[in-house]
Amino acid sequence: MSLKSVKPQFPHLDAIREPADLRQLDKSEMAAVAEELRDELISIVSVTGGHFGAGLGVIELTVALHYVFDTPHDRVIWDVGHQAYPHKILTGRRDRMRTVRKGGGLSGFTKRSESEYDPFGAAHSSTSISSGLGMAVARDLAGRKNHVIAVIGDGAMSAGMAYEAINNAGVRDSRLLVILNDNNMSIAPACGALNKHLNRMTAEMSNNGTIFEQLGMRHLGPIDGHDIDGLIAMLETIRDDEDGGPVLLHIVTEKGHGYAPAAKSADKGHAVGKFEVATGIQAAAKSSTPSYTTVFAQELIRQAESDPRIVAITAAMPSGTGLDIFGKRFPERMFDVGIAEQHAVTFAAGMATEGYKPFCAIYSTFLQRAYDQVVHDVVIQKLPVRFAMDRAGLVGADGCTHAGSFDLAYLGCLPGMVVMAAADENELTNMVATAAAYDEGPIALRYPRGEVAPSASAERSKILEIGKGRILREGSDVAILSLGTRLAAALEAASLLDEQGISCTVADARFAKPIDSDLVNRLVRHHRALVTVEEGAAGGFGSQVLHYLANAGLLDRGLTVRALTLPDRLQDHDDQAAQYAEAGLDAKGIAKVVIGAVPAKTAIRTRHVAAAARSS
Ligand SMILES: Cc1ncc(C[n+]2csc(CCOP(=O)(O)OP(=O)(O)O)c2C)c(N)n1
Repeated sequence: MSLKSVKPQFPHLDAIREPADLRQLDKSEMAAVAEELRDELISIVSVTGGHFGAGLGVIELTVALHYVFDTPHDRVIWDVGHQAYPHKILTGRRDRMRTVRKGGGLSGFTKRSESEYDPFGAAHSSTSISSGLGMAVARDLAGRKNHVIAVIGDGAMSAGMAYEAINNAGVRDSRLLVILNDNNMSIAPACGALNKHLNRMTAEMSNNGTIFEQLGMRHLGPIDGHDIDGLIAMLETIRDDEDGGPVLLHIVTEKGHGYAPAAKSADKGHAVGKFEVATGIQAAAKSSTPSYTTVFAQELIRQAESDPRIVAITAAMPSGTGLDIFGKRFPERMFDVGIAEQHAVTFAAGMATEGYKPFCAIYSTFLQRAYDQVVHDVVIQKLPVRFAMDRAGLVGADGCTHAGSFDLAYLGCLPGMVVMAAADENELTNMVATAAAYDEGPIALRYPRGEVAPSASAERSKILEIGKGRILREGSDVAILSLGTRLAAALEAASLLDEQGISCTVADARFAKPIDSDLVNRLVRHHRALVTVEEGAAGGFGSQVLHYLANAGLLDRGLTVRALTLPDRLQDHDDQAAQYAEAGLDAKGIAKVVIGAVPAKTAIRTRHVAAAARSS
């Protein structure tokens, strides 16, 4: 569509509650449905923000799939799920679309608990072919006949998992349709040899001798993914074909298609804030405070200016990790390896064996995928790979699939691993400097989504002593030992508690591993209680401290300890502040736990007065 300022009309869409209604319409009406669906998507995302360009690119495909196949009986799996807004609109969720990514609202990804039309939940990429093959094999075992369709982007096709699935599918007879949605984009422009291979196929409009054919899949296309009549005809042919085995249909689309501001932008409107429909202009960011991501990238550039051995690696997230700006400054020393976290880690390990200082910048949640590479290729060989884990902790609108909840637990148990957590802007610079200087083995630093917290100390770019924390505030009753991100909340809690007569020391552990045992000893010796605070699941920092206390005999004669972590349940998307409150990790939540552990002096005094009055 061209830019529209008039309110769009939806005569077709208004009559579609579910795909069954769509299938009542005539094939000739599908182009009109697609146009309305695109207008509706634009209208929705203009007020919600969120993933956009990918959805615009699959409008025709979404309509064609639900028209040709008998969903939800036939299973349609959207890889990543970030392109599924149009699918949600057509599958009974249109009236809730304006709640997407808000607390209590729809998820920004596919989710089994949200709809029977979402047969598989996603958000991390490249799982669709494996899950689809699993469904197809289960269907065959159960003697059922439904179709299974996995839609995967060319970016997601860069991950090893997709090939593991194809390798398996290619030798089975199970009917599975894989639709490769090739828009020549990941979040950044697609990269890698496969991308070149696909581009060649598209240029020649041929599929002779492709890698997919060689691996046992029938390869159809490339075809134009915006030609809805052509798409429907092709999908009907595939649906009605009785031949067994897996089929790969290669469609060529444009990310951001049909909305010029998205299609023309560098990231093709991958993810946007609220915008004005007529112009595509997004609401300006309210604050000038930098994000942790930017501070990380700037400090890494600073370090790299004086150390030519520093290199940076991203798994398809150059802008998300800040490595885009590092890459501009040092194009030869930045490596985007595609959506390939496992490869990124072992690639970094290889560079480390040759004396380079690799910074592997991977979101905490995506590093989960490369766990064995961290253990087997890095930790066991004591290689000095630096892990920069952005989005550590609660992440807001992306929800639990993207929350960096587990890294403290999954890295903290690894021998020889150093794990740091930045509490504020200056601390992050200190930790980047420390990681750059540390060559004895693997080291990780974690920092959260969002704007930096004001710095508690003026020291910047300072190399920290490994395993040493710092004290920010001295008190006498309770010691709050915070790790990283919740420091500001811990300090605020201390002020609240002060008003209630409880005097708190607040320390920032800085290191989840090795923990600062001297500091812990001091805190337990001089306070009535110790409260640990971290933005991570149980099993992380607090567990390290408790383990130390237990084995050092410090629990033997009674010690009041509380460990605050994320709750042992998956927290849904919401804004970050609401998530902290829900987790009990805001100032109020921390103060409440302290009061529960050590009754306020004033409360004690009141009780004494009352008791004295009763006995007199
Ligand atoms: C394991 C993992 N790593 C990184 C991401 C972040 N991510 C979300 S979408 C995306 C790009 C996907 O590209 P593609 O599959 O081509 O879909 P498109 O957006 O182009 O339609 C990336 C890298 C992710 N979701 N999962």
